[in-house]
Amino acid sequence: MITASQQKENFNVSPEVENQWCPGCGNFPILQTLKKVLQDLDLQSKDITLVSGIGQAAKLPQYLKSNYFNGLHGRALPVATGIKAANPAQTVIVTSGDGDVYGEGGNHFIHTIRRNPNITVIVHDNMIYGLTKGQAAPTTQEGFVTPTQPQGVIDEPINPVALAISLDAPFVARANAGDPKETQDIIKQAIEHKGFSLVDIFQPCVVFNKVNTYEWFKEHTYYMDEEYDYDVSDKVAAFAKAAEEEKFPLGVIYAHNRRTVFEEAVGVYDADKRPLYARDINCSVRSALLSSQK
Ligand SMILES: Cc1ncc(C[n+]2csc(CCOP(=O)(O)OP(=O)(O)O)c2C)c(N)n1
Ligand code: SF4
Ligand SMILES: [Mg+2]
Repeated sequence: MITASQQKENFNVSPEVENQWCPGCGNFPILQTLKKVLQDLDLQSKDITLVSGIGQAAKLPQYLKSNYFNGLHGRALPVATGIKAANPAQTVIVTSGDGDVYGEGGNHFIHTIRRNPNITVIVHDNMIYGLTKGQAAPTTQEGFVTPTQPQGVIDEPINPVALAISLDAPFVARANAGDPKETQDIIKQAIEHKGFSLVDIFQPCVVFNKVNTYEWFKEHTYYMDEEYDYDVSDKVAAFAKAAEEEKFPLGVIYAHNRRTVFEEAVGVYDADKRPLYARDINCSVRSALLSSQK
């Protein structure tokens, strides 16, 4: 007889797939943590679609057995929205870099939160462009010296957590790749929460970011659960928390259930509950619509 634990998948890919990350990279603990969460939730690879753009972080879907879409730089979020709308039963997770999601994909970040599909967005925030060898990302701190900013970065970094809260994302959290146990708990909550869920994970790039190291993130963060009197659904309080930047708060910073998700709001499932992918394409409806506009 097969027991429940034997049926759990390990999500390992074939040993022939060569991992391209540098030894010690903060992407490794994120990969292991995500596998553990998926096991914990009793999911199977066929139930999950991972979506990413381009970058070191964006390679993660190649290292975890699942359905996946590795697309153009910055374009993960609209693809993930479409997949979720066409197949709402899938657990759709974007897992990509700070440059990919907040820089090249920054516009999609804003408008996907407004749209609110039920997806989880995990951002490997190493405060740098790792794959292209160390240029500044939107979260790179002011003064940081890079090969293309030898005088130091002059732009103000964005605060993705504050931005997501300002747009009323239903779930906003921050984690530290150096703390796998806590990160596991946070990602699990994000996947379980209905609506757009952001987990910004501090992820040391041990090659191109010698400032924001494992030790630096440890020293410059603290866990929210050390605070007792905090209402996680209070937008103003959450925004104030997100604005703290001397020591960054870790944990669930904002969570609420006040918004309808895109797949339900868009109306395609009101009369017909079959997922879009399973329906016949009715070209006559489209032709009639086009003809009516001539
Ligand atoms: C449209 C476009 N612009 C720029 C690039 C070059 N490029 C590839 S990856 C990357 C940076 C990725 O940074 P990030 O998302 O932070 O990922 P990391 O490598 O740090 O994990 C850039 C600029 C590209 N491939 N396509
Ligand atoms: S360059 Fe940085 S982010 Fe990329 S694999 Fe190496 S350590 Fe990781
Ligand atoms: Mg990066």
